[in-house]
Amino acid sequence: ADSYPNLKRDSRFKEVTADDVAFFREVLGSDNAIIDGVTKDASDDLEAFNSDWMKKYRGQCKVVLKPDTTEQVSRILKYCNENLLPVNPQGGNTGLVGGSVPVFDEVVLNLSRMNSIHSFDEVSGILVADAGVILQAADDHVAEKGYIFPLDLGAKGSCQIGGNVATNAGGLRLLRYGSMHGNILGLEAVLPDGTIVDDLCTLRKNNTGYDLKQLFIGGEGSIGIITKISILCPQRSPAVNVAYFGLSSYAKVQQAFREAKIQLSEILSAFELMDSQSQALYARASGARLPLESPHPFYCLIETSGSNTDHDSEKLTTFLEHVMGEEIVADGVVADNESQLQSLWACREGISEASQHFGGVYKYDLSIPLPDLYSLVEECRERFQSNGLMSDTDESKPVFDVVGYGHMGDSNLHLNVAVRRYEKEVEKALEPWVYEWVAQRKGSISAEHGLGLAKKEFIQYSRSETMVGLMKQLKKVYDPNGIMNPYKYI
Ligand code: FAD
Ligand code: 2HG
Ligand code: ZN
Repeated sequence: ADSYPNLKRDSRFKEVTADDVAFFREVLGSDNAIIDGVTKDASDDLEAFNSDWMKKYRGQCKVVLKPDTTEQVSRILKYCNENLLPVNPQGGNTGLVGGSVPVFDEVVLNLSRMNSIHSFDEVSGILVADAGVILQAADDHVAEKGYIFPLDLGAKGSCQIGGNVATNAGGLRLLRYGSMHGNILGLEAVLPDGTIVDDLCTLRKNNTGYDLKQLFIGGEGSIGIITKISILCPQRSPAVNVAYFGLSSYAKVQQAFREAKIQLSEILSAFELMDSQSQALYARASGARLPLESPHPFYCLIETSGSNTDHDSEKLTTFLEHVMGEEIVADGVVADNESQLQSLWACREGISEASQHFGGVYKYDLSIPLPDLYSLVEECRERFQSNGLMSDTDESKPVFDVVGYGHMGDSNLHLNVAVRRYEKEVEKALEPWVYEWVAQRKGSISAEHGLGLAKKEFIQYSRSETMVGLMKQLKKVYDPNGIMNPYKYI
């Protein structure tokens, strides 16, 4: 309870007892499927399930359940619902808003043992798989057949496709392949009362009433547990090129994006933005050398994916000649082998981890109209320069860097305030200031990471009272006892 002085444990909820554990054990039928901290001390084993990727949120769950069938999930939820035991669904625990770990003693229901791939149709590209399949494994599976999983993100080695769906994760390829709301064709989910919702449809088109699966996509585990998904995978492009370049201003970044859309059009598969601070921080944290010799205020990473290597390389070269000739881009490099391609991508994907490497980080994941997108980073930096909380050398100051990067192609900024240690004063300087700033520009306070616990108090900056009211009504219909992922955004 000390972790969250402003939150109170809901006294309606029961605490897990030895009898409950005996029931779970009977359902799961295997010692590997349960971590029992109720009848014995298991604090070391529970630690990884109680703390999040940023080590910012910590729960106190005493029992972790790892079912391996939908029927087991159903029996567990029904029991928890009848006995008022709250449940925290958990995938790979890479979420960045505190949604994946308990707040108090919620039962963690972890999907990692539900990790089978059921089918892949090589003609349509439709994959049907368990929610607990690791994203990288799903992509490797379809890659063998010439397809690509339509989502890619830095946490691919540990996040699960069920978690990706539950957060409606965006990632690095959204610009090209669209969101989970479009790519997920069907899913199977279990409601708190144990009802199995079989909507594991494999049809591209299905206009038969409300599209209820959409509520689970991005629902952050608030109405049920996703157990299986069916997803449409696009053809994998044999020709992939990556370019990384330096630019002198944010105005030029916008010009470069416009030119990339005009000239690379159908082969453009990513357009990512990194400021110089984010690249310096990445280099410092990882020890890697940056691709370009001299520093630039901004960097962009462009990826193209197409079917013809020569054609694509020619297009990319013409594009780069044009943007360099017009002095839109100051300097650039194109990867000429797979390992160089990976190291260019690492300069972008590695920022998230680098930002917390020297202590901690305050992360903001925002949709902002493109013309204003970077002003927030500049204003945030000025704010910390003038309030005396930031210094890159003075260890007594909590903040040491403010970095901006993100999915430029989707108007999605990641503002990361890197700190030596977490201090309330820093949070107070940022919140609700960041959210007010974003709301004034009709942006979104959560572009792709969700609300979880981190943004629970701020939903009204992006959603009207009417919409929040409708969400609460839906929550009541699906989860009348409120056992699913309590204390979080809804
Ligand atoms: P978890 O973290 O375990 O859970 C996330 C939420 O979903 C929780 O609320 C949980 O209760 C719920 N949940 C999980 N599984 C289920 C299920 N089966 N049924 C119901 N609810 C469930 N996100 C992006 O959008 N774009 C990025 O580019 C991106 N990059 C990232 C890079 C790094 C290095 C890291 C650490 C994270 C990144 N993320 C990104 C955050 C992103 O949300 C997650 O990585 C991913 O989508 C979460 O999957 P997970 O399996 O780890 O879910
Ligand atoms: C990314 O795009 C992720 O790298 C993480 O969404 C962003 O850590 C962050 O703020
Ligand atoms: Zn992102």
